[in-house]
Amino acid sequence: MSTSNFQLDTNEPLDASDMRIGIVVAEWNKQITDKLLEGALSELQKYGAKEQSINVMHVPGSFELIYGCAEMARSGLVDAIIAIGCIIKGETPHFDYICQGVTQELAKQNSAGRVPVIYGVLTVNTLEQAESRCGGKYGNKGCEYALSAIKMINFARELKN
Ligand code: DLZ
Repeated sequence: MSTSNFQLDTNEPLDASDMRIGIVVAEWNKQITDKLLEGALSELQKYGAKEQSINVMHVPGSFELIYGCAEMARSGLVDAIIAIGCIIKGETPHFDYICQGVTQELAKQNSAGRVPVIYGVLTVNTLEQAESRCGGKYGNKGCEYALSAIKMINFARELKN
């Protein structure tokens, strides 16, 4: 699966066969988040990640990604976490509060430095914009999230070596 407008370098050799990846997926806008998850899983498999080393857990909405990712990081069972959600603008300011809350809290988890958290949250104005990013004209962003997770695990490992 590829993503059009792909911005990541895929020339470096990447091997995810010994990587433990956690994926936290929001159920809100499930028709979108399921496809992003599919994209992420297929990309992880492409780089050799083992099925038993990928831990997928669901939370109700994107706001719960904060707790889900924090707990997954605390478990010590994963080397990186991909947070997958889709927030679609509605009629009220709710959209802004959820987007800001999730973004800031996931950013804080990254700076806490326990494990890298990949921001796989689509923040869009319409369902169509979301569809075009989970297998439509802009490809499947889930692939980018997976590749980012692999690259960040390598980053952490390089620092330790
Ligand atoms: C309530 C809500 C609304 C209106 N919209 C979305 C959305 O577009 N995407 C999403 O992931 N979640 C949404 N939610 C649910 C909140 O994230 C959260 O689950 C609830 O406010 C309960 O904490």
